[in-house]
Amino acid sequence: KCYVTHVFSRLNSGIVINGKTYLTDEWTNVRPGILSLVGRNLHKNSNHPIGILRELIESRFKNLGYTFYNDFDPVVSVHDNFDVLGFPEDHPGRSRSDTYYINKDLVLRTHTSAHEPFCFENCTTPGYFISGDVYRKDEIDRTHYPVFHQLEGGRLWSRESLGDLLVSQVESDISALPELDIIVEDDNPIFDAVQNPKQDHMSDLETKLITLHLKKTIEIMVDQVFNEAKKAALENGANVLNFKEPLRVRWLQDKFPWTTPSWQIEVWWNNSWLECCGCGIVKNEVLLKSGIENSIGWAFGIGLDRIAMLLFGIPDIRLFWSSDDRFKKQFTANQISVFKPYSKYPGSVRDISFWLPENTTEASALHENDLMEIVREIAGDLAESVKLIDEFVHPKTGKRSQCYRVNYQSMDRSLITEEVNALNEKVREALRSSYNIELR
Ligand code: FA5
Ligand code: MG
Repeated sequence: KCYVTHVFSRLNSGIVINGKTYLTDEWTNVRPGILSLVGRNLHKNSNHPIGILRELIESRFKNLGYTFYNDFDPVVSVHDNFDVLGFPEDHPGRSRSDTYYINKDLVLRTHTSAHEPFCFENCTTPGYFISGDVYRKDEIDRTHYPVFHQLEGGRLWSRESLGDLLVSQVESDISALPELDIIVEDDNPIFDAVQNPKQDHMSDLETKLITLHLKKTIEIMVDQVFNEAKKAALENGANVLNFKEPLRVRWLQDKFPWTTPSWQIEVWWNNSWLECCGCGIVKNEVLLKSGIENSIGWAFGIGLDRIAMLLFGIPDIRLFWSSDDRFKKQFTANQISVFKPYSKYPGSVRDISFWLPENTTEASALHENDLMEIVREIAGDLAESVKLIDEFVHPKTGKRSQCYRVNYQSMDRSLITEEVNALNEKVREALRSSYNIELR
C-alpha cells in the first residue's frame, strides 16, 4: 500500500487546487507538500528573481507580434501534457515515479509545452510566450527541486495566407533581428536524415530558414539576459558572472516527440556548459491535431530557475521558495542584483538502511524518487539532500540492501537533535508502512 493512499483515504473528498476540487483515484500521487506550492506564482512576482527574469526576457519581445500568457492553470490533462504532443505510451516521463498525477486523467504539468496546442489554436498573433510553474518528481539537491519554471515560446507562419511569399517573409523576419554580442558555436547540420530529420512537407530551404529564425530568437534571449546582467554588474559593482570574456553559447542536437529537427542551447558558465533551453520545428501532425493546416513554425522551452540562480548569485534553488524577508527584501522589479547570503546553519546527517523485498516486480519496487518524495513530504525544505550512499546484495540470501543518507538542514535556523531524530523516525515509519521493506 502506498503512503499517498494513506494521506488521501483520510480526506476521501478529493483534493482542492486553486479553489477547484478534483477526484482522486489509484493514480493520485500528488502530496500536500507539493500542493502547497501550487499558486505561489513566483513567475508573476515582479520583485522575485524568477519574475524579474521572465519580465526581462519578455521586454525584448514587446511589440514584435507576440502574445504573453502567464496565467494558464498548472493542472492539465494527460492528453495535453503527453498524448497530443506524441509522447509514446511507454515514455518514462509518463510514469508515476516521474510525474505528479491528480488522477488518471489529470497531472500537474511537467512542462509549459502542454499549452502549445491551445496557443496554436487560439493565439491571434504570429507568436506567443507562455510562462508557468512546472512539476517533476526528482532528486533533492541545490539545483533540483520538484517545482521549477519554464518560459515557452512559439511562432507560426501561414502558407495559406503567404503562399509563395512564405520564404521571403521568413527571410525578412530574420533580417529584422538584431546583431548580437555573443560567441555562438554551432557545427550542426540544419538537419540530419538519420539523427535529426527534417519534415517531409517542408523544403530544405524552409527548414533552414525556420531554424535560423528559431536559433536567432533564442540567442537574442540569451544576449538580452546576460548583457543586462553585465550592465547591472558595471553599474552597481556586483559581479557573479565572469564578464572579461564575451559570452559563449553552443548548439547541440536534441530530441522531443513533437518537434523535428530539434536542438538545445548551452551557455558556458563557471567552466562548464549549462543546459538552458530545448527547441525545434513543430511537427505537422501536432499542428493538424490543433486544427492548424498549412502552417510551419518553431517552439522552445527555457528553464528559468537555473538561469536566475546564476544571474542573481543564488546558491540553492530552494531559496526561491523562502518566505524569509532576508531573502525577499533583496530583490526589486526590473533589477538584477546579487544575493547576499545570510548565515548558514549547520546540517545534521542520518543514514537510513533497509533490505528490499525479494523478487520485487518493477511496479512495486521502491523507486529512488518515491523515497525522495517521502523525505520531502515529511521534512519539507529541511531535507537539504538525500543520497543513495551504499547498495549491495547479500551473498547468501540474495537480498538487496540500500542505504540513503539524509542531510537535515534549515536555511533560517539551527535544528535541534530531537527535532532531527523525530523527522528521521517519521521518514523511517512512512517507508516501513508504505513499502514492503525491512529497516536495518
Ligand atoms: C522540455 O521541457 C521541453 N518542453 C522544451 C521544449 C519546448 C522543446 C518546445 C521543444 C519545443 P526539457 O525537459 O529539456 O525540455 O526542459 C527544458 C529546460 O528546463 C531545460 O533546458 C532546463 O533549463 C530546464 N530544466 C529541466 N529540468 C529541470 C530541473 N529539474 N530543474 C531546473 N530546471 C530544469
Ligand atoms: Mg533537456
